[in-house]
Amino acid sequence: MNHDSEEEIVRISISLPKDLYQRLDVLINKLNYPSRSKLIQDALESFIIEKQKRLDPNTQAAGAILILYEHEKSNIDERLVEIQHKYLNIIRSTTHIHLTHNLCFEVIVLEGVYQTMTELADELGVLKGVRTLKLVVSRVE
Ligand code: NI
Repeated sequence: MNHDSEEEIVRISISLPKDLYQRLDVLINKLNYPSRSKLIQDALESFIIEKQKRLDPNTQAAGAILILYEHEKSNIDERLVEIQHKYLNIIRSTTHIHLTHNLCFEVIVLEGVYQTMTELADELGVLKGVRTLKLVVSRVE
């Protein structure tokens, strides 16, 4: 008999926006999750895998960063522009759509070294106001 289930457990306390919390609960019911903790553990596991899944950093790639964000939060428009100006060497174009009064969607089209793309995505992803950010990449042979 193995003892995998005897993994050491730590308890943490986290703060969530009410809306996220409610959507989490809907998902827990929909997917029949045994507990909220189990769903959060799985979500964190996927997040960590996604963040660590690195192609060879020097891979030549074409890609895009898709960002959905709330433009009224903490000068985010300005920060987005400033950061993009640091990555001139890989940004080919940027398309901005004003979705609603408060929501914007931006697509940044990229060509260059994969590692630089992940650096840009990581830098943008932590800005306050970003709801979702995805980096999509294709290898260029
Ligand atoms: Ni906008």
